[in-house]
Amino acid sequence: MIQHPTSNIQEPSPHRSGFVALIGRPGVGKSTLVNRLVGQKIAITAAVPQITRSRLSGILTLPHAQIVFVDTPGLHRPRHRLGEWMVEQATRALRDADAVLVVLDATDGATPEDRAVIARLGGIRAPVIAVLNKIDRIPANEVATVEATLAGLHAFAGVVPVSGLTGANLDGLIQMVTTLLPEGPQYFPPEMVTDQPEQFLVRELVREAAIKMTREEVPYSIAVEIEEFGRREGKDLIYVRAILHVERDAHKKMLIGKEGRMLKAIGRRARLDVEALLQSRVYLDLWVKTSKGWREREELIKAFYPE
Ligand SMILES: Nc1nc2c(ncn2[C@@H]2O[C@H](COP(=O)(O)OP(=O)(O)OP(=O)(O)O)[C@@H](O)[C@H]2O)c(=O)[nH]1
Ligand SMILES: [Mg+2]
Repeated sequence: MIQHPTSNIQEPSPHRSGFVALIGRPGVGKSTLVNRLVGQKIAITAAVPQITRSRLSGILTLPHAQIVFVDTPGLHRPRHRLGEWMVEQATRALRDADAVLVVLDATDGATPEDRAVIARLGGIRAPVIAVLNKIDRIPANEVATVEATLAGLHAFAGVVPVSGLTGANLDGLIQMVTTLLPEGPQYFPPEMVTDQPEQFLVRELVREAAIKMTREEVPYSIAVEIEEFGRREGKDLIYVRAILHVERDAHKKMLIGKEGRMLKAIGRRARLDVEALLQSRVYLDLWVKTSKGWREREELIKAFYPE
């Protein structure tokens, strides 16, 4: 029997896993990043800020690591109960994380709101990476300037410039995150990309379509509830009846539109996304209802966003 000298034996690298919270002010591109990192659309995104309302996970399984990215609502100064609830969601994800990504928009540099986010990292023991997003929008020398400013603001484990839109340097980010995670098992089966229930994703896709077709206050006024969700006997068809709740009658009128045209257009747009998600034909039956001031009402927030 041949004896190998111990110095030549290669230790297999340990399997690593953990929860990685993405936090940052609204609109910096957290949800876009999560979708791109896991290679599938899980989180809805929009050109207007404060769109993500609850925590949601995007799971990336690699040969030697499993990273559970946790998207969160943007940290902001809340103006209603829903806003407070959203900030609580982000704060909880931050507290439970094995590593944290603080996301910033490189085009804006480090704004006072970003600095307020960084100030919350004081008591966090998990390593924190500053992620400078949207670098596709500015020249490299400007990116370098913001990087230098950031490095002075906190003891970051690293500052990584990326683009969630083009995917630039996401490999580098994944590599850095992996080295920071503790040794641990595969928590989820490798084919799983999110632990959100299917119906949550459907609700969000309907909300995204409605957000993209409306303006001003209306996008923020919408919450989607599913009343019925079922396969029609003997047919390759899933029937979904959803209610779009809005805060005011005026919003309801806008969402329905003249002769129901707006709601029809929202339905057409959402149906394509929902069919792609469910891999089936879908009949989307949309209704609009005024739930007066629901963003201030605890019981309705809980009903629309059950935990
Ligand atoms: N040019 C460019 N745009 C980006 C990039 N990442 C995100 N965006 C855009 O920025 C806007 C906001 O993106 P989201 O991913 O919704 O931002 P968020 O941080 O999740 O926002 P909240 O959920 O509201 O906190 C969208 O219009 C995105 O398309 C990027 O890398 N480059
Ligand atoms: Mg988001």
